[in-house]
Amino acid sequence: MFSGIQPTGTSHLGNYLGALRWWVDFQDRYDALYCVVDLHALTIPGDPEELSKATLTTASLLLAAGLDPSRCILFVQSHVHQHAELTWLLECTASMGELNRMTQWKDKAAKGGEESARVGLFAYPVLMAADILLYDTDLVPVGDDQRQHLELTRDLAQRWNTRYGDTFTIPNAVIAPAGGGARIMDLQDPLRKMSKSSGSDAGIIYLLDDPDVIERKVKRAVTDLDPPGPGAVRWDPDEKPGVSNLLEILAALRGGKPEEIAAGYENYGKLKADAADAVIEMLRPLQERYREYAQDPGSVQAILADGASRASDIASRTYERARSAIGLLPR
Ligand code: ATP
Ligand code: LTN
Repeated sequence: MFSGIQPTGTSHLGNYLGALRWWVDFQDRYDALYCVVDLHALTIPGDPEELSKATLTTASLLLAAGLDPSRCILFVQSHVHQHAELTWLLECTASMGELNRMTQWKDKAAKGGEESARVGLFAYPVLMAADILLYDTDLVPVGDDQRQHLELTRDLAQRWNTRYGDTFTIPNAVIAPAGGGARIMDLQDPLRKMSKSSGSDAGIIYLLDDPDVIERKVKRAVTDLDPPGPGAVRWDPDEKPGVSNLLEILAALRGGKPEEIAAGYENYGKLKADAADAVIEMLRPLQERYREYAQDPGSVQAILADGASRASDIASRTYERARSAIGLLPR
């Protein structure tokens, strides 16, 4: 199993519910590798000092969320040089047309203008494919937004295997079902996914937000103008995206289905109060553990160094196989 998270700013509730909590569960069931993908963060403008800080913060948050270096391999993408090297080989397998169809590229390039978008942003999914294929990965737990990138990874691996002989394992995405937290929406704009790069903070619950900040953000979450009463609180992502998002958050944290949880409410105030409480309670121990790691960055760096060394052992074998399959002269 392999998955990655970008160190662009602080991780948020969407990252946790859509990905991290599953990573923690899965580390006992699979040989799992988890990666802070710092090279991916270079695809959009950012400050160099912030990047290294965010890389350490993100790794600390993953540990605080429950990743355990004795049960999984946790490392930083740029520490294993084969990620960049395999990307080049895969870029010579991918086509402009298929990368042009990636909706994340279209969305992100549209924001700042395609003309000035970085080449790395265009090639982003190929680097992601390299991440996955280097580890003979069977399963990739991700949020719903990564579905298309996983399809591309499978296409590239299949094309390569047909062209150059069996080299890569074909991976499968593992995505929570609807209502299971795979797509948490922005609290201020429930038609858009909660995202680190969205611009405004008001609709995003960061994993390190204080309880009073969380309470305020949830209280101000956009809902709709339906009057209170039976049926006002119902799971209906198309007609009632704001309310459905709160139900999804509550369901993901408390267990159960959002439709069933809805039946216990007649007004938005109580739903918001309970959702805020559930988030605060979930984050309390995580934030405590985070503070311990933050006071001892050396211990986190040691964990990452050990992770990189274990990941390199696997990545170097796959990369050598790929080099030889594509005809590069043995060293
Ligand atoms: P950005 O918005 O800057 O692209 P991101 O917030 O999507 O970043 P990533 O680091 O790219 O964060 O994603 C880490 C994991 O979190 C991925 O598996 C991704 O699918 C998942 N994820 C991200 N946003 C959400 C969301 N709103 N709901 C559920 N899962 C999410
Ligand atoms: N693109 C992913 C992050 C990511 C990833 C990966 C996820 C980079 N490499 C490999 C799974 C497997 C995102 O969440 N935006």
